[in-house]
Amino acid sequence: GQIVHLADYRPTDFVLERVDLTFELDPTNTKVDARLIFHRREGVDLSAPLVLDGDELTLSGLLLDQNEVPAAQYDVTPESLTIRDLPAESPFEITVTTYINPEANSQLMGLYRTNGIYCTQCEAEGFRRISYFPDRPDVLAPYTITIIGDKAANPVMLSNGNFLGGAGYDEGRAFAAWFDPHPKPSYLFALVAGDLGVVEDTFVTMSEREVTLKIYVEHGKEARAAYAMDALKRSMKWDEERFGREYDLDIFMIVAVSDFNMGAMENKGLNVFNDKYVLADPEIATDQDYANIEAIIAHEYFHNWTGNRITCRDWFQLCLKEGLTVYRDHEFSADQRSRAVKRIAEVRHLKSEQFPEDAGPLAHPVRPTKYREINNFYTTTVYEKGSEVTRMIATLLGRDDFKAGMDLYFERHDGQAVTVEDFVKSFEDASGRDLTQFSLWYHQAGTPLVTVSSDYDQASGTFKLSLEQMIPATPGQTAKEPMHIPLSFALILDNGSPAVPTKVAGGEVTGDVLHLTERRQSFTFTGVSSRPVLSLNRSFSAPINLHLDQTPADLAHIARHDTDLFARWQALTDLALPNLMHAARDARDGKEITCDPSFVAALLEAAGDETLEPAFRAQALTLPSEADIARELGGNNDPDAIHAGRDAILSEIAKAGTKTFLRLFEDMKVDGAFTPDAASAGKRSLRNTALSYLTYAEGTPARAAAAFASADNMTDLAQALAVLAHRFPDAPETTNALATFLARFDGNALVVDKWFSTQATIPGAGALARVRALMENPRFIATNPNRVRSLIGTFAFGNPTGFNRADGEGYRFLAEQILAIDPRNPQLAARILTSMRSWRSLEPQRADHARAALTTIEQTPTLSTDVRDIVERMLK
Ligand code: HT7
Ligand code: ZN
Repeated sequence: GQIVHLADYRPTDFVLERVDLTFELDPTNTKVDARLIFHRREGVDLSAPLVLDGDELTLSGLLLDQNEVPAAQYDVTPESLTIRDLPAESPFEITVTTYINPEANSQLMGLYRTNGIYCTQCEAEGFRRISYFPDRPDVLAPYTITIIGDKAANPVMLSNGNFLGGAGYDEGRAFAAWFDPHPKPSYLFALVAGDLGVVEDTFVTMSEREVTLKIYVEHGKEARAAYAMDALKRSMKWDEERFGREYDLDIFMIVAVSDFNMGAMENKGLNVFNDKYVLADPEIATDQDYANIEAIIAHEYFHNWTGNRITCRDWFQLCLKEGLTVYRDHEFSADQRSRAVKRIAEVRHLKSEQFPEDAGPLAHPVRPTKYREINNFYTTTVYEKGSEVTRMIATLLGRDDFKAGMDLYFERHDGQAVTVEDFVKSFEDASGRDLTQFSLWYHQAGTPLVTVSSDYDQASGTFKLSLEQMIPATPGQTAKEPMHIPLSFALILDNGSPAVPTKVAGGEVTGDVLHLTERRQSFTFTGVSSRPVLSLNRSFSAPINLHLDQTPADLAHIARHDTDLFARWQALTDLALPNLMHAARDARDGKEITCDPSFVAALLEAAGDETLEPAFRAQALTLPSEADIARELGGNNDPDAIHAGRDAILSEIAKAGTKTFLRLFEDMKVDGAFTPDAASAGKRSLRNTALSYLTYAEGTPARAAAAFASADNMTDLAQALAVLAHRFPDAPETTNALATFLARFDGNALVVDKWFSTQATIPGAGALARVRALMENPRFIATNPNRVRSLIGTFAFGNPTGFNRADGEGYRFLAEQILAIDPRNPQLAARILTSMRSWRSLEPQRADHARAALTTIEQTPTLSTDVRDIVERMLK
């Protein structure tokens, strides 16, 4: 694993004009013929060789313009093929033949087999495991694909683009041919073949073209693809209406497979999905599953324009497609559901995943400048912070200029492989705004900390805001420049209405957005008749940490009056955090845990406020997680104390609010047949939150056991099971429920995953033994990424007390598992290992154990580049 630097980028010497691939499928010995037409780029030296990438390949044939290439004219290793003495000007044809073994491909990169289906995953550098090729995103060409395979075993043979035709090929074999006219990089290539069921529909585009839609699933699961199909059609419509983007082939296909390293893949015209993000019906899918399916179907579909039609020049530009596409899928879900509730969920996710990454040893800029293993840069920083950066551009420019910038981007760069600079330039040119300082968001890692103080002067009617920004040091970046931070704000008066200042001095304010651009900056508002309460960073307009010393009374005022629902939720969270931090410290010191009654009152007021939608009230009642509290505490963390403190606060709220929760538990019952719409989901969410509090208040498993017995959908069933397992792990009610659940869903992998993950998250020191026992269960399949993530991943990421045992056994277990997974599937191993990214914030005893476990991994000589890269950065 060499380090790759952005500064070393240069275009290829040869231009790829066309690609023609023929696959003769065989489970263990698939023949791949790649016919590639190139020409030398203008001005390139005659001595320049053509260098193609490979990965674990063996060359078995090489032709130049149909003639065998003499051995002296090329060099080959499993990782590269170098051909010399190529024509000066005219195009030439290289034919490369390789044989690959899909059955033996346990990395799930390149061509592999899953449940008897042939399937590919080429992003980022998987194509080079299929054939020698210029495997980089700035090499774009139209592809013709011929697939030949056993007729009986492969009634379905799919690739990108439009279907050209297919028929019998010879005795026992059939062929299918596909042509994708849209020039694309190799990472968007896909092939799927096997015996699959299909659901079919059509979509009529804005210019009245009829597009065939097909979703392929295992036979017998067709009905479970209905929701995904509906989400796909809504996505296609939305992209036309919101971004003016129309689909561009005759057919759009999705294939669901059960072995997949990530969520899904946006291959041109042929998306491949982890079946977890396709299959749903009320019996097996929770409301969260439905929301995830909707979001990921949309995300991959939206890539057709942001990623495929306009792609990345190099992998440093990953956020160009991922950050932008996440922003687009967030906006889609916000339009389909409740915008405020969606925003709350996004910010919770950002803070619990991206903020720790940005504050730890794996921190990197949204647009990095070097990497050792690109697979390790599909991070929450590139995706979610990348989306936030796009959102800030929209905030800075306003709706019209943002739209003009997007239109210009599509118009200027369609068919190209471009950079973040090209993207930003489109917005600058469309709006006339200089985004030079703003661009630091792409280049400076670390979450900015903004510290704010305010002063109101009654006599002059002025309100003064003083702000200071600090961007923490991150690996490889010590000195940082001040950034352009757009802060949405309101000044809320006593009666709840907003103050409308007559004048503002000290910096730029556009609409309700204050532009913080200096390291230290003061804004003075004139014409403010009484002391206002400041609501800042409304809607989370900037991904920052905010230190704003506000009294509980002011926070309660915001929680009651802000017209921005997100800000109301944020205020409740800000009320909760000091209580939770205090509780953690008291628990550690063995003191009695107390809780500010005004905080509990504000929370219960929101819970009972019928003018607020149930989904919002459920969010309000869901306290910051243990990881959130750990982050706020900042260091020397004891996960057991944090858990105990939070538990005590939950009990306090439960006791004080029993009446409210009883009422909610009754009122929020959803009658009639299950529908996954946001309103019904919100009611279920609030009812199940009430169930959880009532269980704290009542101290017995009876209510949850009854809820489990009467549940008629997976949301309620899984919630009741989680309450039982997490609160009463040893109760007979829990043992029964776990057994009933398994008996009912045994054989349904996605539900069995839930059975594993529910148990993996049972808190306490007993968790590790439970996880080890579950690994002995015959249903634990070590080669299936979803199953490994549901048990080992969920334990490491989602069980703070169980994983962070004071004796370090959790870390030693993880090291052992990483070393076992790595030889099979390095990507999966590396990703699960990032669960230890915040190890330095632990109290010294745990941190020592964590370091020792990481060192054990580091000292293993046979590590993959993926794991080596992560472990070395974590220990640096
Ligand atoms: N663009 C896709 C990324 C992806 C991927 C990357 C590395 C290895 C396997 C992978 N599978 C999918 C997914 C997306 O962001 O849409
Ligand atoms: Zn994506």
